[in-house]
Amino acid sequence: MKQGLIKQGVEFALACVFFVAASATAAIAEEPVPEDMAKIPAGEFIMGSDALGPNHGAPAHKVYLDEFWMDKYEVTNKQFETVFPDHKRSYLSPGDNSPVSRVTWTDAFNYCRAVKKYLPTESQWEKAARGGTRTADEFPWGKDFDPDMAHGGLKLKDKTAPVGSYPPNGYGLYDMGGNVWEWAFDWVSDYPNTTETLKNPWGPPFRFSIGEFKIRRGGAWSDDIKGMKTGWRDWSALDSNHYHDIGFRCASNPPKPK
Ligand SMILES: [Ca+2]
Repeated sequence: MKQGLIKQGVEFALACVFFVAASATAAIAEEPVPEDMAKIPAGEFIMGSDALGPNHGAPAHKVYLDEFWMDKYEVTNKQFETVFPDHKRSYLSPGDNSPVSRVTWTDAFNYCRAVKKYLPTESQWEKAARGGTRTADEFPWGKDFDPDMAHGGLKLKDKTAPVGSYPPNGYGLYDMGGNVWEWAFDWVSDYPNTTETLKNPWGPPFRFSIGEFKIRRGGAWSDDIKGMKTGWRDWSALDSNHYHDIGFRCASNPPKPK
């Protein structure tokens, strides 16, 4: 057990190095935003909401993020299998254009790295889900659940929909509420109780006292409606690969201003 935790610690350290390196190398690129990504502008926002409770999104706090790019769609089976051809598709998400699931956090991290992107931080994910207008205690489209706006709240009575089957949010991102949960970069931890603005946070270092849990965001076809709120936090073990409702999308950095 201890050896496993040390291994995770080493992996985390490598992840840190990669994350910083990816940010630095991507930042000097000068290509325009790819068609399958959307630009999320720099700025401050209120992350979390006291209304969501201490385990799932409280306390609200201020976060500043540099500009970044976010995949418009959840990564599909077909895309994932270009990097991991031996992937076993979920029978509940079987199509080429269905979101990939049954993937570990490490699989998600490695896929994003392979396509020269990175797994978004939890704060990047949450800001992107807002679409520029919503708050943490709302859905990506508004205050009330609307079954025409997302594939979710179905309580295991259905399966995934092809990515992009429902309307996009204000940033042009699809399925930020529902379809599959999405792994984020961060380890689980409590939000800080501070009035200061956090700048480009990417979660705590691995801590033995908390364990091997990573954040997932956005709810799923299989889960509660409240999980689709933009600020709702949930988590799973790092190497869980048996879930039919956890996938991911990748982020990238914009060109550096001249
Ligand atoms: Ca989703």
